[in-house]
Amino acid sequence: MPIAIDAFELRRVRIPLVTPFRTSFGTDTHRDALLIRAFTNGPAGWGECVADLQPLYSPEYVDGASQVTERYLIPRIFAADAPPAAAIAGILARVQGHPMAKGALEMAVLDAELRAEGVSFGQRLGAVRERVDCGVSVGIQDSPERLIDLVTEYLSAGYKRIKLKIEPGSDVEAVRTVREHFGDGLLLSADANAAYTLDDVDALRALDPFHLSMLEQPLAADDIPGHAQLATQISSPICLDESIISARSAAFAISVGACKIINIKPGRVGGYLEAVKVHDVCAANQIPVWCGGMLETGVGRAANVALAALPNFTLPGDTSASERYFLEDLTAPFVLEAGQLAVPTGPGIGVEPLASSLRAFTTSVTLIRR
Ligand code: OSB
Ligand code: MG
Repeated sequence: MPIAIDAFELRRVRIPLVTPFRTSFGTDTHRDALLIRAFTNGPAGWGECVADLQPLYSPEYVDGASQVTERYLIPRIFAADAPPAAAIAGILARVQGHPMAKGALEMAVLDAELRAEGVSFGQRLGAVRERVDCGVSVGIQDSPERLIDLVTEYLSAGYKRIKLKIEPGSDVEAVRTVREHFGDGLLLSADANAAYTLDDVDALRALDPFHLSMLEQPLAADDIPGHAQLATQISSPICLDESIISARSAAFAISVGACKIINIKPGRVGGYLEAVKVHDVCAANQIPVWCGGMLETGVGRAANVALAALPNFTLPGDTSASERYFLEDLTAPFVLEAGQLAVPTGPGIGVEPLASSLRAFTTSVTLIRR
């Protein structure tokens, strides 16, 4: 049964992070998210846009995502007659780029649709697990002592994989520190966020002795051929993040040998339905995947955990517990149990933001009526 969308609410929230998150492209102290609510003739649905405050991880940024959503995306959805969630990507395809904005709108419509049907995100996407293995992404630290302390804390919390953010000049020492201190049994990876070039092969090869489970996105997003070349020069398996923007780009990257693993972020590929297609392409090619993270609130996390329950998500994801990010999340906290998070089972994303948290963290609300 098609659902009619009456209005979209664009809500900006700003939530302090428990600890600053430093990557090769910058330091975040807050999560500035755009939440989208789809009001329909049935239940309302929630979406979370993962665009960051600044266009440093990708060209999108939250003010831009909000503007393109209001000015160009929502009018196209209103012009369509009661579009199902499965039609949203097609309706928005003429607008170039902005996958995170598009993905958030699709998520809101999908959540409304699934709540109306009484079906969970996991059921709709094809989840085969009730709980998912979780890793944690560790920002660049100022000292080896602080790094060891933080990793110790995360391992005692139960995380099954440690991912270290690296950048030129802050790479091999951090990896060595953690590998030597915690031993060979630790599942350890590194994420460069595109901070290297093929001129840095020596620095990347210096990571080889530490048998990383993967090296994530060493080169520029558009340098899939460069990753294929690098793969012949280093022993760390390459995982792509920024380079994978669609199922098509995943198929291409795999076909040229640019990666052995793919990190799937729904926002980066334009939504959860495209994310499932990326998953399927990877599964057909025996390329394992894991669910990336963008410091989501509980709203985005709920959907990520559902996605991570699909069969080819065989590696622990960046789906960490609420307390790794926030003192207070927007939803009831996601709590790690034996290194796993439970896949929500209720209709839609299966969680609801708490009125008190929304009140505390909302910085603006705009209602756009049909
Ligand atoms: O490259 O995976 C990334 C956060 C923001 C932008 C890019 C990335 C990340 C993370 C954090 O690594 C993952 C998380 O815990 O949400
Ligand atoms: Mg990454």
